[in-house]
Amino acid sequence: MHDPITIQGTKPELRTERPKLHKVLLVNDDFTPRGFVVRVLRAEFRMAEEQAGRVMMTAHQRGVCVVAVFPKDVAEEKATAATDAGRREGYPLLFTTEPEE
Ligand code: TYC
Repeated sequence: MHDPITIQGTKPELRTERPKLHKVLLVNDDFTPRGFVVRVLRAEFRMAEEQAGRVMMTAHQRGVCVVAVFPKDVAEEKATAATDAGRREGYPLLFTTEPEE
C-alpha cells in the first residue's frame, strides 16, 4: 500500500500535506483565582496538578502559555469549553487557539 502522504506519481506541489496542529493558549488576567485556573486545566486538559500549576504560573508571569496542541477542530472545542468553565463562574478566564508554524 502507498503512504497517503507521498502518493506515487503526484507532483510534489500537489501532494496532500498533513493538516496543521493548533496550539491552545492560556491568557493571563488579573481576576481569575490561581486555584481555579489549575482546576480548569486539570478538568479540561487532563493535566496533573504539578503540570497545571506550572502552566498557570507561566501564563501568570509571561502573559500567555501554550497548554497543548491538537487538530484545529479539537483545539477550538477545548479552548471554548475551558473558557466557558470560567465564564460560568463569572471569571474572564480566556483560552485561545493559533496554528503551529
Ligand atoms: N493572574 C491571576 C491572579 O493573580 C491568576 C491567573 C493565572 C489568571 C493565569 C489567568 O491564565 C491565567 N489571580
